[in-house]
Amino acid sequence: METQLRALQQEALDALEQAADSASLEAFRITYLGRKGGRLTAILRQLGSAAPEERPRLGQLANEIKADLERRFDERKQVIGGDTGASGQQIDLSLPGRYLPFGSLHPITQVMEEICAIFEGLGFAVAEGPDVEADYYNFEALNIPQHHPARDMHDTFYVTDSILLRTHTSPMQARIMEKQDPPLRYISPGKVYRCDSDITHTPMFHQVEGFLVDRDVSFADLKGVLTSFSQRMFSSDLALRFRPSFFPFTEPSAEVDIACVICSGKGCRVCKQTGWLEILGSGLIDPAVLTQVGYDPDIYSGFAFGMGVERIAMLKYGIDDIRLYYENDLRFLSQF
Ligand code: 2NM
Repeated sequence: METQLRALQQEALDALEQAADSASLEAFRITYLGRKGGRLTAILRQLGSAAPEERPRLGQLANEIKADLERRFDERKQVIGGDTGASGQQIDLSLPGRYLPFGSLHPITQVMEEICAIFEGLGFAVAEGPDVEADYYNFEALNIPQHHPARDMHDTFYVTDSILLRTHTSPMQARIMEKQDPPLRYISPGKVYRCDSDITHTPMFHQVEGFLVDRDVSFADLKGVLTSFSQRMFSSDLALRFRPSFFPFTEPSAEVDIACVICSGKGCRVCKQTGWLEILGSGLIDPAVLTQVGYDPDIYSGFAFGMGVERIAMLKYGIDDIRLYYENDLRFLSQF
């Protein structure tokens, strides 16, 4: 039996030498090392018929040969490369997997969602409207009639005489007020379009506009809501100031400045030494707008506001060029 084992060992070593690809290597494994019907297993089965005093020595020898063949088999497998893929290419299944990079939401989408989440927390509902709008909702319903000078400020892309790409998201608010009665609290996020392009303007950008209409709404309500929003967006002890301004759809109107996020109000290049940064426009909804949508301005009043998402995101993340948002450079985008 020992002779048999030694002969099998030699034969197996020769066969292993010959195995040149993973198929013949697998054939070798089945022939010599296979648990069922393998040649080494077959010899071991005969161990019972050997003389009892010989059995331990023969058993040990058989195990040594088996371990030796298995080790050499593994070595050979490493050299040959082992498994092959569908194309017949050799693949090493023991290598760690390659991770596919995960995508992430665009910084503008992230900031827009954050703005919406804050207003939802303050009781506002979210309503999105069409990018291609009727002139009526974009201008007429918001107290900007034909030939009104404010139309020039908007650099509108016209589709036809009466259809355009919305220049702000407030047309959605006119649509809501036209269909529903107060009390109402809504914000409208989305893309807006203006024929304007330079370091601080892109022809498409994002806005979140909002409004609230109820009985007895005052400027104090506007200040409370916009202060809560700004402090949640930037920092809880943030200083704000409300500066008189003009919008055709609000009266009175105010722009909201926050203490410069870079220098905390001391004065720097970003705030042009003023210590303040403008973040949104707002005001009490003009009675002419309320009348236009069918509300009685003697019963109802409201406030409205609007902000540019790109600008808020620039201030929040210290981004100094609006064009970075739309170059799709992964070195920029993957930082968010
Ligand atoms: C702004 C500034 C001030 C505004 C007005 C309305 C509506 F439809 F309710 F009248 N929505 N948004 C508004 C007011 C927007 O953006 C700078």
